[in-house]
Amino acid sequence: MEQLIRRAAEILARSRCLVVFTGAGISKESGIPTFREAQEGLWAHYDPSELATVEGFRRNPRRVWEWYTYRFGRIEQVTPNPGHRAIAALERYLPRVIVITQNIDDLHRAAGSSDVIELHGNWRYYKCLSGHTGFTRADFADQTDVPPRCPRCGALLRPDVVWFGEMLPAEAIERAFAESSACDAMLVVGTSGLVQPAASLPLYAHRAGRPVIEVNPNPSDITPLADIFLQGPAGQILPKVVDTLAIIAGEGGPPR
Ligand code: BV8
Repeated sequence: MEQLIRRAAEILARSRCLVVFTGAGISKESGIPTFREAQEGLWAHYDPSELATVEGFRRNPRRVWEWYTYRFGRIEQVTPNPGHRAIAALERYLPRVIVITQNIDDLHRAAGSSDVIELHGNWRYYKCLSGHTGFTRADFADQTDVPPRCPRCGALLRPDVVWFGEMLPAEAIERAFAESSACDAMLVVGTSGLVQPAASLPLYAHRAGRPVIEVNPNPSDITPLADIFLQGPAGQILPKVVDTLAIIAGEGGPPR
């Protein structure tokens, strides 16, 4: 593993522009369950189509709202873990680090990453079924309805996250594809690689002939196209990669 970490750090050290693509696994060591892991996975006991779709919300708005209230309550309690902090620390050694995340927990920014593309939204924001956006919890704190209603039009409020069957924010996904095709390397952390179109991003880097490095305790749908597979938890692996990168950078680093 040490040799693989060294090889990975040398690839990063040569990168003028690094894309870091993350999924729920990067936040696991902060205490946020992933989606698919059997026991405590968020969807282990639920059908995502019942909870993370407009149809599921319209069918049972209270249940969906309460599921998100439970999830957001957990997110509110947690802090970035050594994996998030290692990704933020990459910016000390590399000219450009772009984080593209499927997560809605905002932990990359909390850890200090300065360029974060959120493909599936952010837990702090809400919108209504009529399309009014930009609300936060403070905007409906005085309401007792579950779900609360839009302060502007009275329609039901919902989390401003991307549900299944919904388009991703155009600017976010367009920039994500462009950066994935143009980067010098891609570091993929903590994703099963099952949800599209996000899961195609590593393929864009691979097809552009760029090295793909994956960090995951388990093989994923991305692993077959990874040039280096660092098998283990992000909170343990990534700090070692960054420490090695720091040594290489201190040695003047390989030619860029
Ligand atoms: C779209 C936000 C165009 C909400 C999420 C039929 C009809 C409509 C669409 C489709 C369809 N069939 C397929 C689709 C496309 C669909 C899709 O991909 N479905 C899948 C299930 C097959 N996609 C969509 O609908 C997307 N929109 O396509 O629009 C369109 C429009 C209309 C009609 C057709 C097409 C929208 C998808 C976005 C859904 N929203 N999240 C919320 O959070 O509540 S998805 C959600 O699940 C996450 O954001 C993430 O993207 C995904 C979970 O994936 P991961 O992050 O990878 O998490 P997972 O648990 O799976 O894996 C965790 C990994 O971590 C594991 O590998 C594990 O080993 C690893 N790990 C564990 N511990 C650690 C670790 N790694 C490192 N360290 C550790 N310690």
